[in-house]
Amino acid sequence: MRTQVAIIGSGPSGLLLGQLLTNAGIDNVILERVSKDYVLGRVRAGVLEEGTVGLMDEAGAGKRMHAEGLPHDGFDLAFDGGHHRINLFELTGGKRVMVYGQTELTRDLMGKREQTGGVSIYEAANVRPHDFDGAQPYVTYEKDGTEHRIDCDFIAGCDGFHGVSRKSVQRDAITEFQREYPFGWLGVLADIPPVSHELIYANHPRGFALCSMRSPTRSRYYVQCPLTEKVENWSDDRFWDELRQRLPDDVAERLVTGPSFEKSLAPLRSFVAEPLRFGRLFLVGDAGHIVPPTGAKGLNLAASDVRYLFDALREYYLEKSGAGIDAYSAKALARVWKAERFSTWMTSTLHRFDEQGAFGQRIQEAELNYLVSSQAASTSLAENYVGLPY
Ligand code: RFL
Ligand code: PHB
Repeated sequence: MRTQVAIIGSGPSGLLLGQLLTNAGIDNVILERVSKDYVLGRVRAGVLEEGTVGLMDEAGAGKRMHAEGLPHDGFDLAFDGGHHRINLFELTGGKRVMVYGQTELTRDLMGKREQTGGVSIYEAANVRPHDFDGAQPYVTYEKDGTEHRIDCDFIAGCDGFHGVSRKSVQRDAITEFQREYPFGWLGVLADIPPVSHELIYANHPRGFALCSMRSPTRSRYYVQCPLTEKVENWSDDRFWDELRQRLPDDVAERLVTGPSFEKSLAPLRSFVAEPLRFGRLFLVGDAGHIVPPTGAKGLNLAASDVRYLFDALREYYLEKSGAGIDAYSAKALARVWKAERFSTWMTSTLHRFDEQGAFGQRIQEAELNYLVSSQAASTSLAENYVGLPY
C-alpha cells in the first residue's frame, strides 16, 4: 500500500490530523494498536480551548460539540474555606473554554472519518516506522498474523507517551526533559448533577481536589492521592467523604453523590522531547510531550501541534514548499514549553507537597491570595487557561 502521510495512533491528535489532511485532499492512513472500542473506553481530558474548538470545526466534526458541549466563562479557586471566581471571559476580553469530553471528541472524529472514507486500521500489531531519515520512509505492521508495509512521504507519530514513534529515534538524536510527581489524581465519573455549573479547583490541607463535569447530569471529580494508593481500596463512600472534606462547607453541603461507573488513578508527569521532527518523522501530542492535568492542557497541546503540522504539510503538498516542515519542531516546542510552565505552576500552587515545609506552605497561601486579589495575576492565569495564541 502507498499513502502520502502514515499516521501512527488513533487518539485525538491522529484523528484530527487525519481529518484535516483528508479534507485538503492529502491521502493518509491511520494505524492503531488497539480496537476502536478500547480507544473510546478511555476517560481523559474535558476542557477545550477555543483553538481546539476551531480545529474541530475546520475538520467538519464540530456539530455535536456545539450542541452538547458546555461553554464556560469562568471557574472557581477554593482555598482557606472560601472560593473565588476567575472570570475568564472578562479577564481575557471575551474568551471562554468548552467543556466537552475527550471521549466524545474522539467519537465525533471517528464518525467523520468513516463518513469521508478515511482508512483506519485498528488492532494493528507491531507497528514500526522505518527509514524516516531518508527520502522513502515506510511503516510496517501485522494484522491477523500477516505483515504489511505502507510506503509514504511522511510519518506522523501520534501514538501517545508509550508509543513506538519516539522510541524508534536514535538515542543520541533526542533530548528528553522530565519531572515526575510523587502523587496522582484519583478520578471518578458518575451520573449525578455537578456540584457547580463551573469547575472548582480546590487547595486543601488534605490535598488538591477538582470538581468537573461532562454534562449537566454527569460529574467528573478528582482528589490528589499518593501513587501508592490502590483504586480497589477506594469505595465510592470513601471517595465522596474525602472529596467533601476538601471542599468549602457551602459546596460540600450541595454535593450530590451516587454510584461511580469509572474510577482510576492517573500519575502526574511533565515531559518534553526535543526536537519533534526527525527527517520525515514528526512527533505530535503526547508522543512528544506530557503535562500534569492541572492546567487542562494535554489535549489542547496535541491540537496545537496538529495545527502547525497540518499547515506545514498543506504548504508542502499544495505550495511545494518545505519551509513549514522545517519550522514545525521549533514552533510547536515554543508553545509546548509555555504550557509546561503554566501546568507546573498550577500544579505547584494547588497541590500539597510533603516536602514543601512551613515556609513553602506560607508562600503557597500568599500565591493564592495574590492570585485572586491582583488583576494582573488573575489575568495571567486566565490568558493561559483559555489558551495562548497559536
Ligand atoms: P493518545 O490519546 O494517548 O493517543 C495515542 C494513540 O496511539 C495509540 N498507540 C499506538 N498505535 C499504534 N502502534 C503503537 N505502537 C501505539 N502505541 C500507542 C494508542 O492506543 C492511542 O490510541 O495521544 P494524543 O492523540 O496525542 O492525545 C493526547 C491526549 O490524549 C492527552 O494529552 C490527554 O488526554 C492528557 N490527559 C488529560 N489532559 C487534559 O487536558 N485533562 C485531563 O483530565 C487529562 N487526563 C490525560 C488524562 C492522559 C492520561 N494518560 C495519558 C494516561 C488522564 C490519563 C489517564
Ligand atoms: C476533566 O474534566 O477531566 C478535567 C478538567 C480540568 C482539568 C483536568 C481534567 O484541569
